[in-house]
Amino acid sequence: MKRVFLLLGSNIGNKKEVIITAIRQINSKAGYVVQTSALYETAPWGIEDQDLFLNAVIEIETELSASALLTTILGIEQQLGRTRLVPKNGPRIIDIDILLYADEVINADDLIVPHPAMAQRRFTLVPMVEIAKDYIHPVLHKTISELLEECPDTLAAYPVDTLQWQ
Ligand code: PH2
Ligand code: MG
Ligand code: MG
Repeated sequence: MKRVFLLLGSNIGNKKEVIITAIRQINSKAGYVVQTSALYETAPWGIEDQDLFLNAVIEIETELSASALLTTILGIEQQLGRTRLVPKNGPRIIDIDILLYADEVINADDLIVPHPAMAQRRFTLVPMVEIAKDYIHPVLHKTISELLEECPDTLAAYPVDTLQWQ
């Protein structure tokens, strides 16, 4: 069983419903959901002229390999209506990213883990601190709390709702 952290994000449509549906699908197809952060409203990073995001970080336990997990997650994104016809960092119905896969370091063509941008983004670190503040990043060798303290990003990330998915 591998301990894995995933980031969920949505900024189109019924953001909360789609994140809850995604978590249910993850729990049935990808691995057991053991922890979820609150839902955070976050300012858009990258392209600022788009709707606010809802983001959450969840912890799962999975038997899937990292590449099988990625395939499963991409299938769930597609089933929820994700299309990739928008610019990089543009609006999306659902985005599910692998942040950490146990303490493994993966540099494949289609998957880089730990997620290369996680230490630069408050919309990832703020929810993750809520559920795993002492988890040590396997490349940077710092805790998630330390990464947030040192994070240069200043974009807003506030909890707005609980995540009741069960
Ligand atoms: N995802 C992006 C680009 N910008 N901004 C916020 N606030 N939340 C996101 O999940 C997000 C983003 C690319 O995946
Ligand atoms: Mg993303
Ligand atoms: Mg993604």
